[in-house]
Amino acid sequence: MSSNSAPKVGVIMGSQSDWPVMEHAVTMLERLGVAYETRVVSAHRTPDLLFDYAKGAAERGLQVIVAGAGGAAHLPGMVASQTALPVLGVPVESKALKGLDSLLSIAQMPGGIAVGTLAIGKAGATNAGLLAAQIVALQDVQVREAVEAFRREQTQNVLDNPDPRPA
Ligand code: RP5
Repeated sequence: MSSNSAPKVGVIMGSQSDWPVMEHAVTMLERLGVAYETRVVSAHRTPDLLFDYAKGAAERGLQVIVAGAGGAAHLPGMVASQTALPVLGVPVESKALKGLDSLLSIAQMPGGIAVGTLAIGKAGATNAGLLAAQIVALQDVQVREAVEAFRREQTQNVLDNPDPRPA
C-alpha cells in the first residue's frame, strides 16, 4: 500500500491491530501531499523483515520512518539501530496498561541510538505524520508550503470559532 510517487516516508507498525491509530499518521501525510508507504513489520514476529526493511530504507529513497507499536514496543528502537534515517516512534495504546508500557519502551532509549517519541495514540500518530512532513519539507518546497498552509488554517479555525459551546 502506498501513495503514487516514490515514497519518502515509511509508516510501519507491529500489527494490523495498530492501524486504527497509525492511520492518523497516513491521513496527515496525505493531507500534506507527502509520498509514503505503509506496512506491518513486527520486531518480535518478523525480526528478519525488520532488519531488511530498516537496512534498505535509505537506499530506496525513504527520508523518515514512522514506527508505531504497542506493549513491549521494540520496533522503533530496533529500526533506529539499523538505519541512520530519523525514526519517529508512536506508542500505541495497549489494553493492559493504556500505552504507558508502549511509551516507556519507545522513549527510554539508551544514549547513542535516537528515536523521536511522540504522544500515545491518535495525537502521537497525527504528529508523527506532521513531523515527518516537516523533515521532508527541509528539501521539498511543496511540502513546506503545505505544512505552512495547514498551520495557517488551523490557527484561523480556532480564531473563527471562539465560542466553546457546541453549535
Ligand atoms: C505489538 O503488539 C503491536 O505493535 C501491537 O500493538 C501489539 C499487539 O499486537 P497483536 O497481538 O494485536 O497483533 O507488537
